[in-house]
Amino acid sequence: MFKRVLIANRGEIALRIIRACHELGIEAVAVYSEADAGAPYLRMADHAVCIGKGPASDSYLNIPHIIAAAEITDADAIHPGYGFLAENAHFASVCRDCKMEFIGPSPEAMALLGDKISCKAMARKAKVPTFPGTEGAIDDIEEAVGVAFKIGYPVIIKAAAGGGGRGMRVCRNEDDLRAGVKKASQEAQAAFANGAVYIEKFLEHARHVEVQVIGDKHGNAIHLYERDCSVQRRHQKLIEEAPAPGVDSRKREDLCKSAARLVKNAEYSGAATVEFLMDEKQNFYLLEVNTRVQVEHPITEMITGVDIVKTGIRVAAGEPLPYRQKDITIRGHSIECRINAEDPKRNFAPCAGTVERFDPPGGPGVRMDTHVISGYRVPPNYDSMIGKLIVHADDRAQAIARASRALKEFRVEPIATTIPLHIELMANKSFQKGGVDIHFLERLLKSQTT
Ligand code: MV4
Repeated sequence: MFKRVLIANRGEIALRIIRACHELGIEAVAVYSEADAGAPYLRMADHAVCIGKGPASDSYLNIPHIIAAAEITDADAIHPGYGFLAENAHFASVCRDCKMEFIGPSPEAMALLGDKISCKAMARKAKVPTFPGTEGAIDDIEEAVGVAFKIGYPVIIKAAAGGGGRGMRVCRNEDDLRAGVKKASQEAQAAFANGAVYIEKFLEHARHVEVQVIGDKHGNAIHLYERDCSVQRRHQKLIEEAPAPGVDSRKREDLCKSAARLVKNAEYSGAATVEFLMDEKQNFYLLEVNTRVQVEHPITEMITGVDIVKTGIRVAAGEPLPYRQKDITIRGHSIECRINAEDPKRNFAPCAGTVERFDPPGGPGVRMDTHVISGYRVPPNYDSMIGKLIVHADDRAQAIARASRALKEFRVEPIATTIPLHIELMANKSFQKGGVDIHFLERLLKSQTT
């Protein structure tokens, strides 16, 4: 096992990883930017090293600074968390060159699944359902027009290097497509230094269902069942739940086994999430693979009892997965509410500043993953998430009641947060029925302003 792990991240996920390290008897090295200097969670680490100025490009995205911090503290591994460098295959290969274990997949597996064209090709080989569309990158517009004619409009243009909603364009007819392909490719080239784009059938109404998977370095890969993340705004998730409501048990097995097969075929080690869209008839289609631990991993931990962060560290150290698929069962229902320092009444404007009062909820079935305490100053430089409220209960209705109760206990002053919106959502009849689609929240917000 590692002796000392450097955490190349900040905030709640840095703290989550510090805790996992300590339970495994590993020392945790935190890094911080000048904007995070003095943050209370840094005291939980065994060492803390400043890696540069506030802008992420000077600190949490600065590979030489991070490697230098790992060298001077004699760390033997680096955990990237989520965001920042977590899905950067170049960073993973620099870690390898510097003899630091990157806690995540190999650069090769990351590149294979991170590129949406090679990922989709891999999925087809593994008999994982994908949307019909072009087989690879478009190099001839006439061929793309032919494919679109065959599959029918609407179609969507996606960038191989895109993801999380970046580099996409919906086309409702041939004119849209002809105009869109060139533009999309130019934009992708500028944004990702990779102009490869492809098209596939566009599904209008769907739910976002994703499967948690984890592989080891011995060729084993298992799934930890699925989450529904349909409640989102501008590709930012607000609420996630596990298991996904309204998925029958045969579909669930089919979906989850597909995801496990994909990462196993890719010889993937570490935690990953396989994202799908699911239609009204529970048909599912691959979207993309996230090659990292995700913000919403705790709800899967709550329903399976598996510590995903600790397991990810253990497999990175070369241990075989400590579970077989048959050991993994679902118990109860879990919901996560992302608490952002944003004002839902002012178009989700971020609210940096000092949190004078932070009184998180507690009691049965309540877990708070947060780095915030009273007196914490939210820096303006990074995303606005200040914590995650995670509840677990015997069934979905009780989980909603528990989330509602916990949200009403929660006091954050004086900055605005998403707590009032979450209280409203827990009381929403459509949400309570289950199975809302990816446009639900934006529709709801629009109806409130009119
Ligand atoms: C799609 C789609 C409909 N049809 N692909 C958005 C994020 C990226 N992961 C893929 N995305 C989508 N891909 C096809 N073929 C609709 C979306 C999409 C979406 C997906 C998941 C969650 C929220 C979304 C919001 C808008 C569009």
